[in-house]
Amino acid sequence: MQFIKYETHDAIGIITIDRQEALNALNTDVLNELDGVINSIDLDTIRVVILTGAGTKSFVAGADIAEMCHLSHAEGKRFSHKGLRVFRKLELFPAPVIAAVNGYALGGGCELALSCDIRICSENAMFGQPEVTLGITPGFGGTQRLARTIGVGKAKEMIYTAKPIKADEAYRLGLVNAVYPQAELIPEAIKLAEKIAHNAPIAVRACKEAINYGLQVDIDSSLRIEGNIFGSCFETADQVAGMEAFLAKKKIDKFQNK
Ligand code: DAK
Repeated sequence: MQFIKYETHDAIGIITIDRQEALNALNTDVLNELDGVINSIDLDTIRVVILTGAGTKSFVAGADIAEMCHLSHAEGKRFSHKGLRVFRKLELFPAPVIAAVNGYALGGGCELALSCDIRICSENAMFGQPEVTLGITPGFGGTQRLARTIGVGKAKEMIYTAKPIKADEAYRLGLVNAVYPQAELIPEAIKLAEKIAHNAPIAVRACKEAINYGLQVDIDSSLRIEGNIFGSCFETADQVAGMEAFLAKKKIDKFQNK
């Protein structure tokens, strides 16, 4: 792969978008490679994924404007659908995905971070949806996921004004869970990932599914979803081991993911 690096640290997979000459902007090749790497992650061993950008300046500075500039209606639709499909795949990826936002997260970059389960960022991070300055709307889910994450009023302000916000405001709005000095961002992302990876993977994945699907439906349907997903954890080896360990006043060293 030319623009995506993938490495693993025990049960943690780290995806780095590395196209620094264009501040890691997303062109078709980057999206194809991102799609490929997500497909290739081994869910038997990987329990949490971290997604970040290469360098210290930019997470992803959006979709590639040079590539988009001369798209026809039909090509624009195809490009948008490709991005939407890859981002949705990330959102529905069975294991949790942490966005470690290391700089600019503009347009498609902000939308990419929004497709992840949890966002943390460096102090120099900037989030924004500048699409209306380019004569387009957010096209990779921004109108939907930003409003669902920070509320309709603030999302509309960010999208209509195109004004980026800094890390401290992103934290205040709940767009990111924490802000760290640049050098500490990846170590902190790994620490957070390790904490999650220590817990029973089937249960963690079930929580992700329940939250993702439950939020899209009415409260009664969502509680039925929770009940069914809760039930599905029983008779797993990890449920039995986790409860037996509690009763025996022992700690589980490593859940089996079974
Ligand atoms: N695309 C392509 N190249 C980009 C880029 C981008 N989004 N962002 C930066 N670059 C390139 C610059 O052109 C420059 O290249 P060279 O001139 O060196 O060849 C290089 O990266 C360094 O950028 P700057 O020289 O501009 O660096 P600065 O530090 O001065 O400024 C900046 C950094 C992030 C503030 C600035 O680069 C900037 O404003 N970039 C554009 C940010 C932006 O507007 N992003 C949103 C893109 S729109 C859809 C599907 C998806 C989307 C929309 C519709 N459908 C098809 C329906 C999503 C749209 C977007 O994401």
